[in-house]
Amino acid sequence: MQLYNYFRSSASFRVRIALEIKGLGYDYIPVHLVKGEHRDPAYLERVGDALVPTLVTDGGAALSQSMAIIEYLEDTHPTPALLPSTPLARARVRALAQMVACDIHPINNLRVLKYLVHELKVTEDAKTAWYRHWVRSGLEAFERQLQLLADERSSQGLAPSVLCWGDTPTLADCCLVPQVFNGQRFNVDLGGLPLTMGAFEACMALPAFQRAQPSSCPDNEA
Ligand SMILES: N[C@@H](CCC(=O)N[C@@H](CS)C(=O)NCC(=O)O)C(=O)O
Repeated sequence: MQLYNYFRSSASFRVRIALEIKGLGYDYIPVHLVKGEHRDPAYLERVGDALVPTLVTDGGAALSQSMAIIEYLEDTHPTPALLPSTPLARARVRALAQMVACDIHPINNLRVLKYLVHELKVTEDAKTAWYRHWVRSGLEAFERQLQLLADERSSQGLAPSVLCWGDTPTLADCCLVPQVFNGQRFNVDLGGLPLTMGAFEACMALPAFQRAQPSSCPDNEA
């Protein structure tokens, strides 16, 4: 498999985590977003949305959208599983993942921030305030949801979660960790989020997350 991606891209990082957890080897193909390489004709030939990541399967299919890619990996390589076994728990994990991937990330990605500055002429300070507001409020919602899930687990006699859900990494962790990295990069206040940051720290203690992080990437420029 080949992963077209960028070291700082949160959506790419999600897929790298999933690949590492499942122990799947892949060729790392860098696509430099700041240089606009995602808009090169050769890339666009296969990728309609002009975004990273794209996973090219062993069969040659180009898959877009990180969540769809991770679900593909889950379907084709079920163990270790990134989704729990019961329908209710799977819905819980998918909901957490979507809080990040659908509610926080889309309004804070590169092209949205560039549009704010270049087309709507907002100042850099206003752009940063936008970013910090939506990431912080999104993570506060995530924290409330983790608390509700902790209460539910406790009432059912289940052990408290170490990660977002349970004690093995799930799709929710694949989404949370890159979002926290991104928030840290832009100095978002991450205080007062004990369950969220506890899950983040527990993930980062795992080798798969270490191997997938931006500083481990071959195109890392930091
Ligand atoms: N929903 C997409 C989001 C992909 C996305 O927004 N990727 C960003 C990097 S994290 C990108 O390619 N940005 C380029 C741009 O905004 O121009 C996914 O989950 O894969």
